Amino acid sequence: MRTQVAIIGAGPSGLLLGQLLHKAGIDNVILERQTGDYVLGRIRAGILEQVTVDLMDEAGVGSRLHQEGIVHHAIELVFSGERHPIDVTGLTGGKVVTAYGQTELTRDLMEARAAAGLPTVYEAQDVSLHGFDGDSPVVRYRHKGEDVELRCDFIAGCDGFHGVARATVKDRVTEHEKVYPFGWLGVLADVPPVSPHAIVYGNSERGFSLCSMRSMTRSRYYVQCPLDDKVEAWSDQRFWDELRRRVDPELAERIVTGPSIEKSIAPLRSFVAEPMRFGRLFLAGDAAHIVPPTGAKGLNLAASDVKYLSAGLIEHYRDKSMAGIDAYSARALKRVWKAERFSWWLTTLMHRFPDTGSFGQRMQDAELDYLVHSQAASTVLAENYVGMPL
Ligand code: RFL
Ligand code: PHB
Repeated sequence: MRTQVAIIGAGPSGLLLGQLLHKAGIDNVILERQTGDYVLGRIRAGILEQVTVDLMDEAGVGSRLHQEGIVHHAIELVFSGERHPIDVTGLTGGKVVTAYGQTELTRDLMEARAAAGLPTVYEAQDVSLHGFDGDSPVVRYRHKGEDVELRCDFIAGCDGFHGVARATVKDRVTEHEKVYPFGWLGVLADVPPVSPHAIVYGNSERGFSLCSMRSMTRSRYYVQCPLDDKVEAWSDQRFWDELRRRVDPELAERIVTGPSIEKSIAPLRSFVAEPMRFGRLFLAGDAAHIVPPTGAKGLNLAASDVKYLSAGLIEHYRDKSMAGIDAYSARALKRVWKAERFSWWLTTLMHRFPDTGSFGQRMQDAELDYLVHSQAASTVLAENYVGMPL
């Protein structure tokens, strides 16, 4: 079997790349370890920057996102028992973010790919990558008990943090990592969101909280929890009680509770692997970098990587130029590090750390107060939240 670009992973990075390349007339095959249903069952991101929305439009899959996505003009910060709005749109000259679940974005991309008859191999086992330092890379895998060889011009490693692509070049990457001493317990429930027009980030003495949403009838909430905490220890009632204790009384009163339809604990990590290109192998999205979810940047960084990578590949096939491909790693990493800094900063500001101490606590209090009372400080937050330009 032969294709122009072999894409490993059918998460948002791989699917978006496949669609953009297809639009430009470039053949691609996606190899995914899991089933499609499994990929759609993972509850993850919810907030899209305009850059990501624009890319969905460019890929021709933006229509449901425009119908069902909920545009947000503000975020809210809760601390010391009070809630403070940050007028993100006003502070950034009209920019917005859109609440639209990663599950829905992935579904739109999967459906468009199936409708165009593009090849996706689900349950591809033992994927291995070869020959990418030369001109003729090969991807080997097992499917339905058969060994298959896929020859290609380029390999895109869009296979997430635990994928095979970065592992294949582990001796050649420099890794930068920070692991945080807590996790997020997330609950999805079919109840109206308490704050349908703004995500609420909370810093309380009991720890961080986040009130988010997927639609006007589906909410997503998180509370900071110890790393060794177990989902089974959290009944729905315990979760709702804890969430209410971490926000201001007025908001707590308005939270509509109901049975959870998903509940999980995610650890928090900052991670960057450099470079993001090895000959004819590229890393994109979570395969190359992880941010703690506090800044809502992970999926958006995956989208910007894909924008740079697709532009480089399209330029190569159209103009026989390697310029965009050669520039890919440096361009992507420049944006990645800015988002890493923002996500680390917001995580540090909003969470209780075991070693915060009384001085650290006063620093958080003073910075939060400055943030909501200084237009300059609020603007810095707003500008980063809507996302840096490409
Ligand atoms: P994914 O989504 O992990 O997809 C990688 C795919 O590769 C497959 N794979 C393999 N396939 C073949 N062979 C192998 N050897 C393979 N190994 C792995 C996997 O099965 C999978 O299908 O990576 P991708 O596409 O780069 O997308 C990244 C995003 O998923 C991620 O950055 C975001 O979800 C992060 N994130 C958020 N990002 C935002 O922009 N805004 C948010 O509001 C936001 N909230 C979040 C988040 C992530 C969270 N968790 C649980 C990590 C909230 C949470 C709680
Ligand atoms: C979410 O809706 O899952 C979400 C929203 C904002 C974040 C992280 C996650 O910062």
